[in-house]
Amino acid sequence: MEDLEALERDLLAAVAGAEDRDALEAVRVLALGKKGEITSRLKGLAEISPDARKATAQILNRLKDRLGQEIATRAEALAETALSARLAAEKIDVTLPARPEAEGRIHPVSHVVEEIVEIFAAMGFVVAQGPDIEDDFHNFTALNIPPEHPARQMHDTFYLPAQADGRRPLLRTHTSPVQIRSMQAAPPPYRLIAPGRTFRCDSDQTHTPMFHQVEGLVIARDIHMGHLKGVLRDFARAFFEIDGLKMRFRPSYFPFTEPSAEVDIGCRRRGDEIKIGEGDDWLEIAGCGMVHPKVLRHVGLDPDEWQGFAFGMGIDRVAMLKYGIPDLRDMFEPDLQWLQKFGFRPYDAPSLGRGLGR
Ligand code: 2NM
Repeated sequence: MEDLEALERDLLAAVAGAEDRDALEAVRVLALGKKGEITSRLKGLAEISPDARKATAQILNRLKDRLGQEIATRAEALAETALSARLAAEKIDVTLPARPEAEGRIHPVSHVVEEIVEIFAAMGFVVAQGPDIEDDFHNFTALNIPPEHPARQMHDTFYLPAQADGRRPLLRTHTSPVQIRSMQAAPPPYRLIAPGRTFRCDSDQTHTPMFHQVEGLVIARDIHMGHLKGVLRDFARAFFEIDGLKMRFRPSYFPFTEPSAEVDIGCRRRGDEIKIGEGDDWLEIAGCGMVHPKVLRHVGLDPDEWQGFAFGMGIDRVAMLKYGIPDLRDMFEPDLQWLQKFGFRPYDAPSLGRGLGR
């Protein structure tokens, strides 16, 4: 009996002292394995006197159970300690900045497109896209610019070589063909904007042969010029981040809208410098109007049932205005120093919630 008490003490101490899984397993084999202390004693029961056998068997079996439990408990504790150690060793601070810092920059035009999309999306507009290479119908005819219309010469169109059927594809001169395709593709109502590249054969201080435009289109049953004015006013105030920004709608002409207007915002000019939202000068930023009934008929809509407005704006120029970029032609040069200076960091994605510009 003395012997068994000492055995129990020793084995329990060995379990408690096992520092890892291997040590614990060694203790288990030593006690409960085929030739273990307890196993061999259980086997040896046959040789002891029947009087002592029952009591010894009870003690040995209790010791066997107890040891099994202690080993299981210890195994769990060791596993937990090991996991804690591993978690501590592998801890990383996710708030640390990335190293090395990204050197790439988002082009100001891309950034401004994202700002514009963000503002119009908040007013329920969706983004529509279309091909850069267009056909005569979508770029001109559907927009009430028939073959002999002077606007065709004014657009300085880039034509591609004629196809087998004699038709000449062209690079879209505005994003309006996207609106035409959108109206052909699904029934009204529409509330969309089409930002994208546009092309005109023109190159000087204030023109590049490739430039960017955003156009908007809203068509429903009861849309009127008041909606047009409200949307463009809210847009301009959000985009330039000036609450009371003054606006003026000046009568104009486009073949695809009637009536048509040019949109000016209030500004002050000092030499070459333009300060938006101050002074009593005006700066033109967009064209707009009520979509011409002929345009609606070209896409199969009844102008007595459906009407609405459209607008168009040059993105490159408003990007330069908002971010103080002095020279248009630098915008499309592959100049990394320029991009470092005027580009945006990838994590500076615009959002209305955080304030657009920063
Ligand atoms: C502008 C000015 C006014 C315009 C019209 C259309 C369409 F497809 F609905 F007829 N899209 N965009 C439009 C109207 C564009 O840009 C200065």
